[in-house]
Amino acid sequence: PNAPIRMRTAVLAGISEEERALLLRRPVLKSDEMIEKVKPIVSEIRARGDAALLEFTAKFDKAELLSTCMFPPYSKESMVISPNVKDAIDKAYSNIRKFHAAQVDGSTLKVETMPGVVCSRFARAISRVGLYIPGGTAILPSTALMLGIPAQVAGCKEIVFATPPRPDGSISPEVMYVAHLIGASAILKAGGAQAVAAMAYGTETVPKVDKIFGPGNQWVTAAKMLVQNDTDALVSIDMPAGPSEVLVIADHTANSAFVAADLLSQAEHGIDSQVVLVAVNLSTEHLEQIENEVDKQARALSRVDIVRQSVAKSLIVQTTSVEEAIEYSNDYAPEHLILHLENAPDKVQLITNAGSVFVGPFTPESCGDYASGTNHTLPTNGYARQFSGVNTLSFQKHITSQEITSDGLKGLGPIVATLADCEGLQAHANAVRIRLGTMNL
Ligand code: HSO
Ligand code: ZN
Repeated sequence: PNAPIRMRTAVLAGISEEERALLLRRPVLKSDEMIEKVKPIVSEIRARGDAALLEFTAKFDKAELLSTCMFPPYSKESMVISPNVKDAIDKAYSNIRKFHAAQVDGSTLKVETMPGVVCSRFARAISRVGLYIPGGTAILPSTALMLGIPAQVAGCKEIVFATPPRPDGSISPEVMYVAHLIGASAILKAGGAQAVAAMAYGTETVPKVDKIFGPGNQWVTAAKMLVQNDTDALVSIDMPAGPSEVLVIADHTANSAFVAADLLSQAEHGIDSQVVLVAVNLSTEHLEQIENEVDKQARALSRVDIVRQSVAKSLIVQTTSVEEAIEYSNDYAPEHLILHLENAPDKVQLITNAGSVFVGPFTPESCGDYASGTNHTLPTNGYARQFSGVNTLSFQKHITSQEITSDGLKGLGPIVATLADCEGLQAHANAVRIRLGTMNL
C-alpha cells in the first residue's frame, strides 16, 4: 500500500505502428459476454413486470420496496438538502440551462430545390425519455442535471428518472431536488439492467419510454445495447458508455500541480477510469515533478484506493511536438481533453476527435462535470470518433416535409418518372404521370 502511485511511461518517437496501436487501446470491454448476462434479467422484467422489478431491487440493492415508482408532487421531506448545496445546484442548473436552451432547434429549414419544389426540415421533441442516474460509489445529482435539463428545454412530455434506491428505499435528497427542478414525471427506484428493461418495455407502473439516456456500469450499458436491438421495445439509446477517461496534453508552460489534480479528478471515478498524460517535450525534472504531484495528491484523497488502481492502468506518452501530441489524442479520441499548452486556444482547431475540450490552465474538467454549462455525458472508449456528447438535439428528432406546386411537378415529375422506370417501379411512375396527365403541358 505504500508503493508509489505511478503511471506507466512510453515514448512515442520511433515506435512501430503495432506498439503505437497498443498505446491507444482501452482496457477491454467484454460487451458480448455482458449482453448474455443481462438477457435473463431483461426477459424476467418483460414477463413479470413490477413483481420481477421489486425482486431484483431486493436482491441487488438490498431494498425491500412496496412500489416501483414515485410520482409528483414529490414530498418536501424527500428533498431536504443543505442551503449551500441547494444554492450550488441552482447555479449549476442556471448555467447548464442557458447553454442547453440555446441549442433548442426551434426553426424550420426551408429550401426551394427547383421552382415550385420546397423541402423543409423541423425538429420535434422525443415524447418520452428515460434518464438513468447511477448510484454505486458516489451519488450523482450532477448527472440528473445533465440529462434532465436538455430533456426539459427540448420539451419532452414524459421524463422518467431511474436510480437505484438506498437500502432504506429512499433516493438521495439531492437527486430528488433535481427531479423537482426538472419536473420529472416519474422516478423509478431501480438500477441496473432491470431499470433499463422496465423503461424500455414499461411495466404495470413504470412508463414505457422512447429513448434511454445515461451512464452506468457494464450491466446498464449491456442492457441498453440489448433493448435498442429489440424491435418490440422500439427504443433508442444515447450512446454506448464505457469507463470515464481524460487525456491531458502538457507542455513546458504547464503547472505540475494543476496537471496532477486534473488527472486525479478523473482517476477517482472508478478503478477502470483511464487517465493519459501526453507530454510535449517536457524536461525530465518537469515530468518528475508532475509524477511526484500525482503521488502526493493521490495519497491525500479519500478515494486513494480507487485512484491507486486506475493510475496503475494509466499512461504517460512522451512526444516531441504539439502536432504529434494532438495527432495521438485525435487517434485516442478521449472523452475529455485538457490542454495545458502555450497558446492553448489556437490549438483547438487541430482537434478532430474528443467528447469535450478544456482549454488553458484555469479550465479544470471538474467545471464541465458540474456547473459551467456543457454536458458531462460524453462518448468514451474511442466513440468520440463518431458520437457527440448528450446535448439538446439528443432529445429532439427531425422531420422533413415537402410541398410541390403543379408547376413544380411539371418540372420534377418527368425526372422522377424516368428514375422510377429505370428501377422498374411502375406504380411510382404512375403516381407522377397520373397527375401530369391532368395538366395542360
Ligand atoms: N466526469 C464524469 C462526470 C462526473 N464527474 C459526475 C463528477 N460527477 C463524466 O465522465
Ligand atoms: Zn468527473
